[in-house]
Amino acid sequence: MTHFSISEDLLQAENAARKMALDEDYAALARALGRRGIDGDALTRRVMAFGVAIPTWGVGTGGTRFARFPGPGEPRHLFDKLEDCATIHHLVRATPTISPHFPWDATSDYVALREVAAKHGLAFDAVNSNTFQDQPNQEHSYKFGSLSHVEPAARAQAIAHNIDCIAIGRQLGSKALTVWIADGSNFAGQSNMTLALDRYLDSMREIYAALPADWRVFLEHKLYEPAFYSSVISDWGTSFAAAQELGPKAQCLVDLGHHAPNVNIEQIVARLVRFGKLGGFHFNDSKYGDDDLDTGSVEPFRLFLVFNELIDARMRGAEGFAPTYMLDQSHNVTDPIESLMQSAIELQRAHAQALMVDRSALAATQAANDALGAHLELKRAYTTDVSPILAMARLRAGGAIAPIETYRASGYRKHKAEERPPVARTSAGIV
Ligand code: RM4
Ligand code: MN
Ligand code: MN
Repeated sequence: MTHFSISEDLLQAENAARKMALDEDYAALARALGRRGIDGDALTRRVMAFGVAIPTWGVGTGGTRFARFPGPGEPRHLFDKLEDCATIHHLVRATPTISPHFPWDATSDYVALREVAAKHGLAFDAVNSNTFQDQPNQEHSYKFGSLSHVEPAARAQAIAHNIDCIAIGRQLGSKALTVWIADGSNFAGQSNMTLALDRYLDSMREIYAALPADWRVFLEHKLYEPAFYSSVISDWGTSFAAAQELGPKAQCLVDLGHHAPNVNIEQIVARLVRFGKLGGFHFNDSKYGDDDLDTGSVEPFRLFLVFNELIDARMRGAEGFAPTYMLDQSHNVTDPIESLMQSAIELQRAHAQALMVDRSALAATQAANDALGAHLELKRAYTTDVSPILAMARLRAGGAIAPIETYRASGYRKHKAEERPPVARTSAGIV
């Protein structure tokens, strides 16, 4: 069966219909930015250079703990997922990499997988291990933990899985392992919090020792869920201390939904930058907890403030600063392809706006204790509509001026619904 893909003809036609309006809007914005001493074309080039990895699990409908409502034409296996990721990148031109999750993405030939991905124009970013679920025929259960389990045999199994993930990642051309564990406790007294962390560190030391020289390991913290009383790697402080003990290849990963409500995430980012321990991000958005909502859909200003710290770090040449960017979203009520395209665009937007901050004016207001003046420097950038720059960046990179409209016009999902008959799956989502 031939696999439908969005044709260049359709893309060209869709772009042609919007090109004149874009040229006008782009020229007007470039003039306005010019008056502020900002080179619009240079900004467009910076936007074109930005990339974020798509999580392979993000192209399927996630669901909640309660239910999963499958959508038509969902990917049935990894190769379908690659097609969807390629479609996203084709239109948005901001997602050249994918971040796989094992064993969800397990396959028999990883060299072949890498080649198929490359044919789609995709490379692999960090590999994610999974010791938060039991797999069929697994010898030791993770019901009471994995890397920090009280039983050495369960820990050994979780360690071996992470080392397997590194071996797979090497074949895929990946350079990092992301470790998130669900370990923790649900009752006061259930777990010795000190010894649980000790066991985690001992396990992580073994995984760390298996890292190739040019690899990093990212420790992903999360305040709660599924452990509701205490999580072993609950916050950035624990993550930082653990990364520090492990060594230079260990860094911290910030998932935007893994903090208590109202926590100042941009300050956490600044702290991790300061200590050379910012490894990367899982971008998403959140109202209450680990909601895994679309990036920039709830708190776009916070996203901008995170990028403001990142640009500040880059401009200062902060030591050890090389974060990787990944999305980590779960889509329950939207078409995942549309959500992921929109999220990538929101990241480009935050990035472009942060690049527009007049850093020397900001520093001057800060030095003069001009609190409102400093705030206005940020707001000036944040309130500028950079949409024409983002659209021009996509167009110049060969993508779509209007990715979601073009995607809808192509009938991609309808075609996939025919190509990919639904498979029986009863489980809830990935939460
Ligand atoms: C977790 C965490 C991990 C992700 C899983 C699916 O809450 O965010 O990064 O791999 O969900
Ligand atoms: Mn995550
Ligand atoms: Mn999460």
